[in-house]
Amino acid sequence: MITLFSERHALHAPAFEFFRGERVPCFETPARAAFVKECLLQGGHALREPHADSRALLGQVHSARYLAFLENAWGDWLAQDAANAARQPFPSVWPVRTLRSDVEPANFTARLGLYSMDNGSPLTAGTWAAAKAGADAAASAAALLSEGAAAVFCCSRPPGHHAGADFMGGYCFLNNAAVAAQALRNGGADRVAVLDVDYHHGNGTQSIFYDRADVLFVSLHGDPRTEYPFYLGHADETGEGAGQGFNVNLPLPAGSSVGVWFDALEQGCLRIAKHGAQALVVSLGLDTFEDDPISTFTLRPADFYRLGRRLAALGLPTVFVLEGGYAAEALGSNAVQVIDGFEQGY
Ligand code: Q9C
Ligand code: ZN
Repeated sequence: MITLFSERHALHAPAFEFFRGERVPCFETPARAAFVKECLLQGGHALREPHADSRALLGQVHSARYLAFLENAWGDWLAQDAANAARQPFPSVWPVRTLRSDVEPANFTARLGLYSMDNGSPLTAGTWAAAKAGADAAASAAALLSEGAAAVFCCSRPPGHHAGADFMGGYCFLNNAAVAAQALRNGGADRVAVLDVDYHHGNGTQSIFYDRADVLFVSLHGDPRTEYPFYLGHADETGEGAGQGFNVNLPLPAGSSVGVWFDALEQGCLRIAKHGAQALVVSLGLDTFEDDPISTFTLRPADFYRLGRRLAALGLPTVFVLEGGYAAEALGSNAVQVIDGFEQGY
């Protein structure tokens, strides 16, 4: 399997996030991608640099004003106060129901809130560059598939599946899976499927494709009644307009067993086969791991191998994009389990 990696991921290295009102070390760290890179190299996978520029695709997936905000955010933050160089901006105000989100405020923090779904996604000087490198990897992976590659794994961070058309959240800024899916559509695949196996519901990806029949979105995840992102990911969200029937959520109770998880995976795979998808994008979150510090499923390394095998059995050209997974030391070996299982099953 072709694997894509850019060192630019490390440009996004926030110092802390908030948990129960206190500053805690970030869960989403540069070490995550470093561990994956290490295991890929040990497994004999040659790493390639992303070669495509995702700029035009980003314009198809995200709103122009959100992209402009994100690209200029650090500069605007510094322009407000030079001492901000040593600070992380966080939103503190949001346009919830009854408030207007159509008028972009001039105030930086007000704009940050407009474009954020939580206060858990710290922005840094290198956030845009790192996220853009991840989107470039997704675009490159799709291009490689369109040229005939069977499968590509994008070892990138920060993750993307919580980022919607015009907002960041859940450690995500640019929606890499959506970029890959849109690139595959542009490249001639009439029907694409996105399968999201991250522990958390891929609210951003769902919302981007919610009214479309050409991109099927299937997600298995912790039930949003108790798990992040809380406000989306229920089973009755089935799509709207032309997209009616092309959104499939399989929420599972926190603490669900491995058997229950694979039953849901089977349901999702059958739906993807029925879609007649010509290409597959996998939002590969590995926070379903038994030792993940913020999640409650109990998958083990052998289960990740089984996941890879099941995905290969779909027989589709496949882009894998790395999403969550916060047991950093195990992240690399778990990712390689999926890749090995996929290659064994293909
Ligand atoms: N104290 C992804 O897996 N809240 N995002 C965590 C932990 C947000 C996870 C709070 C979790 C977001 C891509
Ligand atoms: Zn996650």
